[in-house]
Amino acid sequence: MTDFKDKVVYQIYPKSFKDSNGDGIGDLKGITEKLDYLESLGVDYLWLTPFFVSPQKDNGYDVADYRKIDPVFGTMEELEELIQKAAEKGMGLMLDMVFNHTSTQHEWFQKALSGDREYMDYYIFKDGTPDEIPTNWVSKFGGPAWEYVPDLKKWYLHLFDVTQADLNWENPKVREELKEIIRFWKKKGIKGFRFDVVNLISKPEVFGDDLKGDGRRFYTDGRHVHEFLKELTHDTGIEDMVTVGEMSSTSLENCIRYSNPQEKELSMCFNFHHLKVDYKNGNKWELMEADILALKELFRKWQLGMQENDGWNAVFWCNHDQPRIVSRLGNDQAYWKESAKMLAACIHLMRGTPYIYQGEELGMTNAGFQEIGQYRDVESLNYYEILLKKGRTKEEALEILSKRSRDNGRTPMQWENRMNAGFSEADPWIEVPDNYKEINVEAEKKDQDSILEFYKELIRLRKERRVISDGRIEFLCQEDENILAYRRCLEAEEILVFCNFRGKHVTIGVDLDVEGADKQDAPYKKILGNYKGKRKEGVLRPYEVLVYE
Ligand code: TEU
Ligand code: CA
Repeated sequence: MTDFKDKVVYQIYPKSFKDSNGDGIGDLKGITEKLDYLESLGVDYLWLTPFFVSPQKDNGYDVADYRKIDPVFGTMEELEELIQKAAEKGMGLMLDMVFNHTSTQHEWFQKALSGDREYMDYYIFKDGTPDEIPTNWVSKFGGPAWEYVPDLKKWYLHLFDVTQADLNWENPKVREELKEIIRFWKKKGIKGFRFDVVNLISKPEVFGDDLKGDGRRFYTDGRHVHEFLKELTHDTGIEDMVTVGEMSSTSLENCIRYSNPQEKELSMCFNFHHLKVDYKNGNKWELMEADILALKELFRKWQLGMQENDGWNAVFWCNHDQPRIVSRLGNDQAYWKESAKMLAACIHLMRGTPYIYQGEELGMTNAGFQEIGQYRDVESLNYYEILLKKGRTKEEALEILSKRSRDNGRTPMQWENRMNAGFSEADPWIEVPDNYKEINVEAEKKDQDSILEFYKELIRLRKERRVISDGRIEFLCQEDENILAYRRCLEAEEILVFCNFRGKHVTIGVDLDVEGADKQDAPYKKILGNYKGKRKEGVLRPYEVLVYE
């Protein structure tokens, strides 16, 4: 297994990246048009979220044909051109493989529906009557995880939308079909894969009610998941390609196994525990201020746990399922620039392969939607109804969506200060936030001090200093409730990182003084920061980040 420690991945949500033909929807040709921009960032891989044939109930995570490109995104020739042109610029493409489920429009499911036994065994069907649901499990998008098919007198499992039927990985034929898909894309010159919710693929032998929860404990990191991943990786020969598993509600022990090179499963994994520190009682739909001590503890646990056991993290704040980090843990008004830069440095200098989600490098903010009609995401629309049923007022439900909806991260990429932020000549499929006039690529390219330039600097630093890609990590000031601080070490190289997570001046705990970094004649030299001008000794300014070597 190859490692990807000095690499940086850039995530593209094609639908919202760049529209090349004026239909309001981003497309593959739009990505090709922007390759110079991506090259100038210095990223190594482009992970594209699904653009395969799909009814788009879940924006392409409901795949109806894994080998065909949805015409709305372009053609196979256009993809081949993108692969080739990206390669010329030193960038490889990663595709998103949604293998836990297919769209109910997929040929396999359609055959299953027609009563074909062979294909019924591709999915998870349970006998029953309409009033006897097999288990009380809950769909991740709200409501029950089972749907009844009267013609078959059976229920099928869908952990996500009702149009996303879970595949039966216990069936070797299913596993072979999925391997063929990987081989197909490998031949096209694809350099890596992201596997969607891949820790949910192995379901239990016996399906029972979850008396304590929504059912996830029965299928999360399930009984055969490691076996299945080893088999998939081995049989498709992707050991040396970059592979990342998206792990839903996973555990450290399992992520060590998924990503330890000796296991030959995946190169790295995403986990989401650090992105739940503002969920009240673990519930995404209940607002709470972020718990910074909990965040620090999670980073400590995962960073050290992976380090001690030779596991590897994908490190990130943003993706197409998350609200924008500057609006979430930073301040997208008074300290927009400062907090976006602090958050960037905090994540990029940790141990792991960093992922940048389109627009994050500009400090793009949450959508600012005020009305339900502005939302597009199936999960957001479902939960709006659920919140109303639970007795929330419209205003309350909209307030929750404005902070938690996945659409916050799905608004069009802000390229320029002109119509539709230069994303499209037509009305975009989802609205562009008003702040595109200030927050856009053109403006930030001209500003030496911009968030964009800061991201470029972080990427450059990773390529220059092995201590960032390869060094050990150790956490400092763990009890401090304002500052997240760590040290990276590799042989004689050492860096120190201090991040103020508060929008106010805070005093630095003892550790920094002990390090001597704060003294005039310090043994340490500052290599990066997000403020100009002199700082009062012993104090960090709002959202200040300081990096010393
Ligand atoms: O997401 C998996 C997942 O569980 C989420 O992040 C989910 O969107 C969120 O927790 C809901 O609160 C992946 C994809 O990234 C997502 O876009 C898909 O909708 C989902 O799988 C189903 O394929
Ligand atoms: Ca288009």
